[in-house]
Amino acid sequence: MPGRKQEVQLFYWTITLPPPSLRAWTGRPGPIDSRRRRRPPPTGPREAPLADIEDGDGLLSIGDLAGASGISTDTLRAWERRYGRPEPVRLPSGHRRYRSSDVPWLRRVAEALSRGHRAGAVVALPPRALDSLLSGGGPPEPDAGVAALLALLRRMRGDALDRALRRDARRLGPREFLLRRASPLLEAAGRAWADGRIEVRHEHYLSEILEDRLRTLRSAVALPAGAPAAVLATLPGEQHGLGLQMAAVVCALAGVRPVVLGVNTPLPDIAAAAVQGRARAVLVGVSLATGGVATDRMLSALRASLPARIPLVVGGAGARGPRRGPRGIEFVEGLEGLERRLPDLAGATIPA
Ligand code: B12
Repeated sequence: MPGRKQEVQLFYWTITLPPPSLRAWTGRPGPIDSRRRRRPPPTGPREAPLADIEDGDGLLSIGDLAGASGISTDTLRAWERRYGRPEPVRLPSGHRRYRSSDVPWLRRVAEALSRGHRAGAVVALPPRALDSLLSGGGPPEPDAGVAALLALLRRMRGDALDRALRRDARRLGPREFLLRRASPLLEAAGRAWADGRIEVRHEHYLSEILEDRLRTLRSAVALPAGAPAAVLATLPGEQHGLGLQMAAVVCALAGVRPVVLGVNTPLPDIAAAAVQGRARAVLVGVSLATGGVATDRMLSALRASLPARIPLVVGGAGARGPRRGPRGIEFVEGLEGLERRLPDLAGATIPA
């Protein structure tokens, strides 16, 4: 979600870094990718009539557009070259600018991509066709309970939202709360953001409230001393941590002690924590925003740095399927997939 410039830079960084050694992934932004400088300049934008610039429509730089839409500047430039959209206007100074009306369109494109459509099939679509694509297939509308929670969020009624979430957690129990409340609510929030029905403040507020709830659920599970441990983290550049918090609750419910390192964790630290804590597994969360080749490279580097006895298990909507992912890494489907895998992981004996 937009609003944090640093996240955009990190996001950009994760998709442009070449595959260096493990030490290079320290969680700090790296140097600008040299491929970027060698690339031929993008084709020039078509000149727009001055009236377009003067009609009160706010104009944005490509960085602003990337921040507001969640689509990296490299991707925006590639789309412009391939599909002619987003189409920039040129200021009298020669600088390229984008219309703020491109933002809701791009958010909808991102939503379509997150539902598995390919860029080639959605970027060039006229607005009506994109609308019907989004209103057709896709995930089902949230049930009434989730819709009510989203309505509270839209009114920034954090106190009432938190009370309702507590009630739901008590009524449903932790597992069903994750599957029937927390996950669908986040999905619904993602759609609402893409449609412009909620803004960054709503989404950040929801993340904070849910994170508190998930931590409370996790710490309420009593684990015996000596319970097997699993290390949970996201890779450098990945800011989506709620999936990890959910996976941590699932671990605790299965009798596995979650050692949560959190988001944006340097690879050497993930590996060291796993060895030091004699972890039965390392669990990594990958969101839709960061899944891809650069993430696969980091996963391979992490795999190579872990002792062979410690499985590396990856989950989250951006995680790849078993056939397409890097070698030696397991992919689990959703929280249920993790649930199925945990008993084996917990039972594994760790040589001293
Ligand atoms: C909350 C949120 C944020 C918050 C995260 C806060 C936090 N503390 O986590 C913040 C503000 C940081 C954020 C930032 C961004 N976000 Co965001 N975000 C979301 C949102 C609304 C929810 C994410 C979430 O937690 N989902 C719930 C998880 C739990 O669901 P899941 O990934 O499907 O995972 C399920 C399972 O696979 C499994 N699972 C998940 N993790 C793990 C881990 C393990 C180990 C295991 C075993 C299982 C498992 O459990 C889940 C339940 O079944 C989503 C919308 C959505 N549909 O998810 C957008 C979304 C992911 N974000 C998006 C974008 C674009 C961004 C930004 C690029 C925006 C920007 N301009 O900066 C940045 C990227 C930052 C970065 N580099 O990581 C897009 C991605 C689209 C795309 N295809 O690229 C989405 C889909 C929104 C949208 N509709 O466009 N975001």
